[in-house]
Amino acid sequence: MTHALNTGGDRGYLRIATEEAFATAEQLDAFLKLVKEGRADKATTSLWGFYGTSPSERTQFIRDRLLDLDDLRIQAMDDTGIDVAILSLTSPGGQAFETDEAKTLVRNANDVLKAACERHPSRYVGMVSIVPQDVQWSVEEIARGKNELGFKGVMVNSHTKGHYLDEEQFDPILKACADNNLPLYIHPQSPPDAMIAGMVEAGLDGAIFGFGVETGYHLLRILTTGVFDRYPNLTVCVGHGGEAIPYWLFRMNYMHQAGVRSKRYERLKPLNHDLFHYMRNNVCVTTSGMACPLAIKLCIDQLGEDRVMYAMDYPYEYVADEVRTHDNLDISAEAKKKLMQTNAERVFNL
Ligand code: 1DF
Ligand code: MN
Repeated sequence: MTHALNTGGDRGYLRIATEEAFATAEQLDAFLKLVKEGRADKATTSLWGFYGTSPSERTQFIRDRLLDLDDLRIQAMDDTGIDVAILSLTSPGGQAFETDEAKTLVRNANDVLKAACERHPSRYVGMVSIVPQDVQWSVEEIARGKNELGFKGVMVNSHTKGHYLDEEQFDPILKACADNNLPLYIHPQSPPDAMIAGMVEAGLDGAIFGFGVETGYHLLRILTTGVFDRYPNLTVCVGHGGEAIPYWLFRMNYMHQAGVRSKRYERLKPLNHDLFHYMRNNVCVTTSGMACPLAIKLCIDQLGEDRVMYAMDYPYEYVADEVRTHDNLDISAEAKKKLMQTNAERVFNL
């Protein structure tokens, strides 16, 4: 029997989902402890204070599914038609913790993920998580991730305690991604205390809005500070339809050039290329949580059909109809195969 959602590529392409989350019990316990002891920032207090304790059916589903790397997940992939899941430690990874605690926890999580990839070699691919609080450790973990764990990308959950990857102290991390030829996936987390303002009171700090503006801001900083002039071979991935940057790109590009010409800001220096160039040569976006044909087509139009990749965002998103939306997109068969399969194979070097 062939069903529209079956795995196996009988429709002409495999479905590779590129932003799929897992957690370790150690990590979830540590989030709760951080929140209970009043050491968490507002964002983590709101997010994990809720996900860690809420008895609602949805949050229990998410906790159970984050912790499972075997039967539940493989069954969910079979049920929705996902051939391969590219897995990463859930947000904010170790970035909310004190450095030593973070390193233990993230290293263990990377080992847990490697073991899962070995149990399910045809279904899982891993990304290595890092602890930007310790740059040198992260550089070594990136190399271990590639050479010993067999991972295919580097996961970072946006800002680290209010600091951004374009800041000078993080340069060795960007260099390690470029040197190891691993894409850097900047996954959302909620804004730092310095940015979150009234978002929690308004119920807008998490994936509804805070995630997107914070991560879009992070990507924009990477673009405008010339990271890709320093590392022309670096690939940065962001989810959720590019965190709105593809939609804003025309105006951002125009205003960036206007800002450079007017010499209004010391920080806005001339770049080797315009922002469209970097979005079309260094950035890839995924469709996590954005199963919206118009938005996906806008990304493809702005960035080109080689730079948009499918993602489900399991277990936060787990809706079979969203897979079908991708299958039914009104784009060419070639473009669809790139979106669902071959762009991920190229970017993650599968
Ligand atoms: C949510 C969404 C939470 C995503 C996440 O990690 C997350 C959510 C804590 O819906 O609260 O990664 N997401 O990627 O959309
Ligand atoms: Mn996600």
